[in-house]
Amino acid sequence: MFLDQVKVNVKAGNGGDGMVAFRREKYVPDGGPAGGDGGEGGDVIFIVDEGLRTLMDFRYNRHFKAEHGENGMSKGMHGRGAKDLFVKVPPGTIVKDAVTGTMYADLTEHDQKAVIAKGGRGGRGNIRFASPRNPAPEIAENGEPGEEKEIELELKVLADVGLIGFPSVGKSTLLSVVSAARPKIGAYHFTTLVPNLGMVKTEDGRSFVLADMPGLIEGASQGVGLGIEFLRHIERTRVLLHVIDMSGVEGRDPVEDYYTINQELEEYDLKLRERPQLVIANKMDMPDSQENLANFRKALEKDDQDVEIFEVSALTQTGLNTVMSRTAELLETTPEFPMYEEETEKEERVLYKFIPENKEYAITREPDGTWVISGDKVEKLYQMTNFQFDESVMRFARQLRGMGIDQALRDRGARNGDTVRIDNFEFDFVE
Ligand SMILES: Nc1nc2c(ncn2[C@@H]2O[C@H](COP(=O)(O)OP(=O)(O)OP(=O)(O)O)[C@@H](O)[C@H]2O)c(=O)[nH]1
Ligand SMILES: [Mg+2]
Repeated sequence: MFLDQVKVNVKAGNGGDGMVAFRREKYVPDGGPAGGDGGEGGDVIFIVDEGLRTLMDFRYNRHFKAEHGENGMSKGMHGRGAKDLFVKVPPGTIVKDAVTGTMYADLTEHDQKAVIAKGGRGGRGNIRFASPRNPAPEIAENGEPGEEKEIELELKVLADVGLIGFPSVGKSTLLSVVSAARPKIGAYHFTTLVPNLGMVKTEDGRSFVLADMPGLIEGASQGVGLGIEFLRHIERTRVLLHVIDMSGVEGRDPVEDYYTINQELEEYDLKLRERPQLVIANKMDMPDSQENLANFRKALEKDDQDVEIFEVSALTQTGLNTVMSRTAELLETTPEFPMYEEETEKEERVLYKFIPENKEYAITREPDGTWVISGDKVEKLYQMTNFQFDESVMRFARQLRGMGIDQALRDRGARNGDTVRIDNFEFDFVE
């Protein structure tokens, strides 16, 4: 099974809290402030590992949490910053916000990194608040909370190899016997409506991603049948396996099939005909297949078609190892085809930074008359305030005033003694 979309939770580490401490030394009667800063919280960083091909690893592991920064200590010692948490993803992973859909990163190249959740800054210790007017401040900040996000990973799975051919020639059956994929198989045309993907492991341990495409018919390049959309998928594969039904049970001629499909590829894009192609003569378990195949070989030889043909039966599972090994070999000698590279260059490969809404705060009122102040900035200020120390609390009050919150409350009609709440902290409004 291919998992190409998954939701995960990421939480960066909080910054360590700043410390309030004072020097206590012999012969120094009133030691100055000596509380160090907290260390930075760890980031959650996604990194591309080209060895990964799927999002399977995320199925059982959906929470990624970086460590918190160490708290500041006395004697001016800073807390240690936490290590960043690296999460490996396969190339082609798109990282989005699961709630807003904001795109954070489009990760395509090996070792490419993106910070998905930023660790909190360490809170400042009281050393940093000393001033000539307040040489011994009892103020320290708590660490900034690390970012937490619900994100959605989406993998644009690029198949290395595409199975092409008329409807009902056995493309899905083939995929189902050479990989763990379980596509729908049916005796009717257009059973497959969207490409299915499977990971093929050859006998000698090589592997590649094989895509089973919806059947093509004459006029596909003009949009007939399931048409053009799937030719676009085929365009992204490096090797084509052209499946031909040799049994003739559908009343079609294998030679005509071969030319018709190639004609459609060519009409869609000339470059598709330059792509390495192997012919899979399928349904060789059927009575007329040998004879049809002999005629097929003759016809192609006559036309000087230089093509390798493999006899298989997807149904009885014969002849499959040989063609899969040959496919793996071809992949090794086929460079990433230039069209794809051009295309990736055209697409923008920028890291989308998360820009929080720049609204400073909002004031609302609850039915019981409580004023509620909300907004990222005030809530962060609150979380970073150490309420153990009056001076820290006073600083918090000053910061609110600086943001114009006192005045805004007054303007809204707040009176002495009204209750005001920020996050889960309540206090009285004092004129
Ligand atoms: N006898 C025989 N029948 C086969 C073989 N491979 C597939 N079939 C049958 O052919 C029919 C079509 O198979 P699918 O695998 O669905 O064919 P497909 O090419 O994926 O068809 P679409 O998705 O419609 O394009 C099914 O009834 C299969 O059981 C084979 O090697 N021998
Ligand atoms: Mg199919």
